[in-house]
Amino acid sequence: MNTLVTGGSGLVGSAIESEFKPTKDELCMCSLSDICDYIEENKIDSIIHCAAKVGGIKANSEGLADFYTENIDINTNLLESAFLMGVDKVVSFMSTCVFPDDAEYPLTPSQIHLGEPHPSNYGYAYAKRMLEVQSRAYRDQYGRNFVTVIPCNIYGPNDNFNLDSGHVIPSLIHKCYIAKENNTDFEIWGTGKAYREFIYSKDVATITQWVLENYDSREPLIISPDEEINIAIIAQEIAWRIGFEGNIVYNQKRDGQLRKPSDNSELKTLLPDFKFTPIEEGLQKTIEWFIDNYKECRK
Ligand code: GFB
Repeated sequence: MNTLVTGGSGLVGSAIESEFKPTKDELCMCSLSDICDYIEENKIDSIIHCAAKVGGIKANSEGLADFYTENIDINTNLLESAFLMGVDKVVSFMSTCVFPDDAEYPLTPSQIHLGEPHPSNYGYAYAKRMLEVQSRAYRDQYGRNFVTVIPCNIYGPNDNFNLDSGHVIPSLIHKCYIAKENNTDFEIWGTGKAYREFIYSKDVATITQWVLENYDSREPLIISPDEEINIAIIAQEIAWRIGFEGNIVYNQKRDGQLRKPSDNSELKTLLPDFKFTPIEEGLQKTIEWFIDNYKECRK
């Protein structure tokens, strides 16, 4: 298959094997005609759509309009060009933040549109919900096999380690590294009481490759491991692995959603033997990658 991977140099895109992974400079998702030309020139027959404006809780809560508008534009251009150029299979990424803030646990695909997302990221969440609607509409009107997946919080190499806009794991790795270097406190946002499900980027890449080749349902597929982990535990695990022995302090601000436990039973039915990378192993690999690539990584 000539599979185009959009966002090919990002956290998930960089973990997916394909010869068609143009960088943002090579192919901007802001131009419908450029995407159509790329698909035609490279005889693209399938797409894994990872490109998006993403960020952690602070970037989202301070960029609600930007996260909505940019992602709506990116997704509309990509799906319309795939339709116009006759691409039958597109796999697009949502996130477990799409679910209503007061949804019943565990989170299930049938609840996606049943209420407001969490106030900290409704811009991004609604744009990602519309990916489900857009994909379903191309399927119903034109019979296109556009599918969507809903991963939990992803981490791994090639992430954004920026202290302000990054997600929790890359930001805490960077913060802890600096705190150790400077012998200062290791500051954690919030109370440490929030829980998250974390999945290693390579696992998402492997599962997505399987979805591309085997999953043709209109139902979004949740991609998450079984366990939720508390943010305080993650902070202690990172501190231990980096060898930080100073103070871990919580700034009591910005916990966001306290939990997002998702129902991965469909995934486990489809891939019963899939072994998720244990968080300890994934953290160790991500920390080593960060230290090895400190100079050039996004931070
Ligand atoms: O990863 P994160 O920014 O995303 O935050 P969300 C997860 C939890 O980690 C929150 C806490 O409870 C944060 O308060 N946290 C503690 C930190 N210290 C830090 C820190 O230094 N940096 C960050 N970033 N968090 C995002 C959504 O929500 O999840 C996105 O806003 C997307 O749209 C993403 O869906 C997967 O899990 O809170």
